[in-house]
Amino acid sequence: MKRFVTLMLVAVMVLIVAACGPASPQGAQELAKELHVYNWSEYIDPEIYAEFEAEFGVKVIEDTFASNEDLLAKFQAGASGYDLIVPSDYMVNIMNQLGLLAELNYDNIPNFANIDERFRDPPYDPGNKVSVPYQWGTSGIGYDADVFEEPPDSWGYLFDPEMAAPYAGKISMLNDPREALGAALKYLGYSLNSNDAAQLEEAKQLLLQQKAWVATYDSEGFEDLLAAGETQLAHSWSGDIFMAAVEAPQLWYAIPKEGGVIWTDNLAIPKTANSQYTAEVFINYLLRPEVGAKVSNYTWYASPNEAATEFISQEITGEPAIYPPEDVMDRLEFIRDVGEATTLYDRIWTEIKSQ
Ligand code: SPD
Repeated sequence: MKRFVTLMLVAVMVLIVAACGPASPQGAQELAKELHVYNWSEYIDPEIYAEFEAEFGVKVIEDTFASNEDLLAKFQAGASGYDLIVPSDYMVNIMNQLGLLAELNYDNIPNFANIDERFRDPPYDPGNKVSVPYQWGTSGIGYDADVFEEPPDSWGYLFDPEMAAPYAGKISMLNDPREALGAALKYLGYSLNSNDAAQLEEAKQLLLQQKAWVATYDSEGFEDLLAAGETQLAHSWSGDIFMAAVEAPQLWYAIPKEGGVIWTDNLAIPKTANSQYTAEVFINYLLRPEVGAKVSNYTWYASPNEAATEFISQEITGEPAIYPPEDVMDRLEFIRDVGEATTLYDRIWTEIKSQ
């Protein structure tokens, strides 16, 4: 009888370890020692990497990029060795069409069930075959609230000669072709996915005219320039401004009344990954409710992880510039893959930057 009880106890413990442990459901695959992540800068709490390593024994090594186009260029130049990347919506579409992304094995990502229905099965990746939503946000105008009596909630502050010229030398623009051209197109009343050559030419002229007032094109330090008083208006991504506002409370962010960009950044695995399995285990880890919340509590971006919401600070979930109300959402547009017009966007951007 004593032997039977001991055997039962051992069997129960084996079952518990199998259910909780980091190994795959089949226990057949092994985790790699390292996971190489290619991410946007300041887009994850470094503690998450440390805690993943403590639990799973996998060291995470991160490199960063500044735009979707930089990410794509890196892979088109033959980059290998990255296990996980973070492309935005339209770039998932482009990279997938180019055959650069691996199909995900959802047996290893059961926490995908935590993703809000609204973020599943997106048009840029039907069936979430190659991507899992990570964070979402908007593109608008960061500003120094000590300088403005009213929020500068119009793209006119960046493009209209009368409104922008007073801030000459104190304006920064995102160093990003689709974002900068998108802002100009929105100011002109066009879709930010326009493939009309005449509309794109108008946007180009606007951006060329604006150069006289622009201090810098910057996608990684625009919030620091604003906090340091070197700029007063910054074409921005929402969360970066709110993150910087913790230390510099004069910083704030406005979504332009003409509308702007809404975007979703995603976790995806390149076909050239060293260990797809390890990347999937890490994606599953990021989708835990507490870990998903830890991401947003650090980045100040909104989370597509519904189960994480209760653990996200109410300063974030209750902020309408981070989680915009429906009437504002209606004015926002996703950047889409514009197909052959991409070459035109790239050529115009090169012309603007080189003049
Ligand atoms: N600091 C991280 C910023 C991530 C912004 N990604 C948004 C891209 C939208 N085109």
